[in-house]
Formats: sequence, C-alpha cells, structure tokens
Amino acid sequence: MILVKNATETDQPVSKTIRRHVLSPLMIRNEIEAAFKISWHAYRTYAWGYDEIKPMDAGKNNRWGGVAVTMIDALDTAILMNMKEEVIDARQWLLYNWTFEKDHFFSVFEMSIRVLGGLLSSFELTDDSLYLEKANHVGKLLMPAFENDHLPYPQVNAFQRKARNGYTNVAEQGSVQLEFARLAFLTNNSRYFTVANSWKRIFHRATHPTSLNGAHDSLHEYALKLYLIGNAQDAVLRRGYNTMRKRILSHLLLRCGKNFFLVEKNANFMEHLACFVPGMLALGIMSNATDDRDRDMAAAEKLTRTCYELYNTPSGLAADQFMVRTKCEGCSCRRHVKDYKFLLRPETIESIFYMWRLTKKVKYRIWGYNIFKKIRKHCRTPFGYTALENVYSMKKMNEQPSFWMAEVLKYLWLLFSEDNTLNINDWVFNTEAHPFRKFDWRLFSFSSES
Ligand code: DMJ
Repeated sequence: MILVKNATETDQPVSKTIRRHVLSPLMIRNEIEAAFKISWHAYRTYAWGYDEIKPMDAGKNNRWGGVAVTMIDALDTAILMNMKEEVIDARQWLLYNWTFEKDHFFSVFEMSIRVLGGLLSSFELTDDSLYLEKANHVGKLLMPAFENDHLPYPQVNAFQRKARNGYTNVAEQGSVQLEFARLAFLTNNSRYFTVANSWKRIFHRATHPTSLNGAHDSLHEYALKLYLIGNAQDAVLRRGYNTMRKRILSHLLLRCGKNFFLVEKNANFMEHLACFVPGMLALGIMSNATDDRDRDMAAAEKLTRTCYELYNTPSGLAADQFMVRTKCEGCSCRRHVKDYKFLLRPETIESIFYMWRLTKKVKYRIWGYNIFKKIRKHCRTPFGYTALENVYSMKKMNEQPSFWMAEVLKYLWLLFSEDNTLNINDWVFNTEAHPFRKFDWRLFSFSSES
C-alpha cells in the first residue's frame, strides 16, 4: 500500500492499482467507453427505437411514449466518446424512422430535458443541422403546454396538438426554460424566448428553497444555470442565485460532526437527488457567481464527502432515500434508509466531476472510479446495466434508465478528461447532462423590453 497525496482529506492508503488507474485517465476512459458500448449495443440489438431496454431479459418498454429516449439521451455521450459508427447509425435512424408526432400525452419536463436537450447538444457538438431540425420539431410540438405565457402544463399530446393540466411540481415547471432559451437562440424564434421567460413567474420559488429533493431539485439548479447560459450578464439572476444559496446553507444544511446533510425545511429527509447541490456550489465558485466563495467551498467539500459516504453500504452503492437522525445540532448523525433502491442516478458523480474540475484533488477521481467499479460489479446484466432493488441484498431490478448513458457515463468520462473538453467557461450542462454553449442573453431585461 502507498499513500497518494490529496487522496482523501486524511491521506488514507490507496492501493497501487487505484493509483495506476487514477494516474492513467486514458485507461479509465477506455473502461467507461467499454461500459457505454455494452449498454448501447444491447439496446441497439434488442430495443432499438424503443424508450428503454430491460437489461435482465432483453425486453423493452415505451414508458415515455415511444420516442427512442435512450438513443437520443445517450447520443451526445457517443459523440463525445467519438463512436463514429454508433453515431452514424443513430443519425440514419433519426432521419428515416423517427417522429415526435405521437398520439400520447408526453411529460413536457422529461421530453424537454432528455429529448429536446439531447438533440440540441448533439447539434452543438457536431453542427449537424439534422439535430437542430429535430429539436425544432420537438419544440414546436411542445408549445401547446406554454400557451398564454404561463408555466408549462405537465403534459402534451403532440399528435392532437393538445396540452393537459394535472399533477405537476416546481421542478417540472421551472426546469425546461434553459432548453427553450438555447433553442430560441439557435432558431431565432421569439416564441421559444417567451417560454424561457416564463421562468420569471417562478423566480421567487426558485430563490426560496424549502427542499432540494425530487419535485424541487432542478428548479434550483436552473437558478444558477439560466444565469450562466446568458454569459453571466443578468444581475437579477445573479442576486437570485445568491439569495438561494444563502438560504440553502442557512436553512437546509444539517451539520453532523464532520458531515453535512441536505434536508427539507420541515423534516430531516434527504434523497440521493439532492447530491447535485455540492456540484452546483462548485460551479458557482468556478463561474464567479457566488458572493461567498469560502463558505460555498467548505460546504461543497463536506457535502460531496457526505454524498460519497452514502455509498458506504454492503454493495458500495447508495440507497435512494433516507432520514437523518441526530440528538443535537453538531452531534454525529445516523442514517435511516427509507428507500433501499440504487437507481443508477448521476448526482454524486456529477458533483464529484465539478469538484475535480474546481480543486484537482486526486481523491475525487478515486471516488468516481470506486463508484464505477461497484456499478460494474453489482449492476451488470446480460443486456446492459440495471438499477438495484436493494443496496444491501444487491437484488437487481430490470431497468436501465436513460440517464445511465446520458449522465452517469458522461460525467465519469469527463472526470477523466482534460478541462478543455467541454470547458465550463463556455458550456452549461442541462439537468440531464446535455451541454449547451453559453450565449449573450438577459432573461429579465428581455422581458422588460417585450
Ligand atoms: C435525471 O433525469 C435528471 O437529472 C433530473 O433532473 C433528476 N432526475 C434524473 C436523475 O436522477
């Protein structure tokens, strides 16, 4: 055993194998690409054109309405990894076989972040106008959800050109505007700018968080990202982000000995989903969006460590939801698992990626690689990788969500790439890890001009 400098805050011993791998990013990228190929080719063979493959038995589903969600969500990762044959293959299929005009009530949120986001970023990375045409096709067909300058209705039937109201939440309402802002800029269509502008209706909610779990999460993520995509020019958005991050650190952070947790305003409940927060704080620091660099840095480091330690289970993979129990403020805490599933979610790896870009501490690459190894060990199936029913028993489900290839493998691959690969000075990732280029745009000044 040897010691790697900065390997962890306490310089714990790290095996030679890990050290060799961590110092050989190319080798690790190859391993990540191999995992991507396993999932892509199983999907290609058994579920091409369907939304998802069932990785245990090569079944398939159209849970999102049958618009090839896995293919489109994963495409920009394949482009980044320079998988030419896979990309040409998908392009041909999109050109000749794909339409969004389905008689199905789509989730406006999921279609915006996964499908519109995936098509836009594929265009950004290739300049191939086919992807922009398809993105525009999707944008137009989602427009009934945004009539009268309102926040979106949750569902749209693209064939009937009809929106449907019903249960929704602030994350769904407030995290489609980044995608429409970019689409508006690329197509020069002011109707899409109106959609992006609808975010001002949810500005107050976004900047006064009461939870960072599901149903809230990406609304708050977009408080920073809408500011950044407009080249950090909008002072209202900057102030809004700072109001929000201060409230998070003052009201939603539970301090437990050496760990910090992110809990809800009225309950000590935390989901793995909330682990996007340390990455957001790191991004705010790197982009000079924060008014308090030191405070954010301390919180981001502690929270990333907490999120990594969630993986300290018999499988080495994190449970999805838990309660945090503590006897007093500052005492150590116990986690009581509420949902034992591991859903192949990206948030901890996403934060590890941002922390690596910010600090260059080797421990973050080691942490990312450790999680990747556990996924390979426990989630591999005959036809890809699956979510787990239980991180203690390692019982497998039969599900491979599209964010496995769109987010988990992309952030892992970027963790072992150079900073100039999708430099965060020029790019903003949407909540599904699709990179968009920054451009000159002010959300609030635009609204006052219109
Ligand atoms: C993804 O679809 C997105 O990251 C979304 O914002 C939250 N949930 C999943 C991943 O966990």
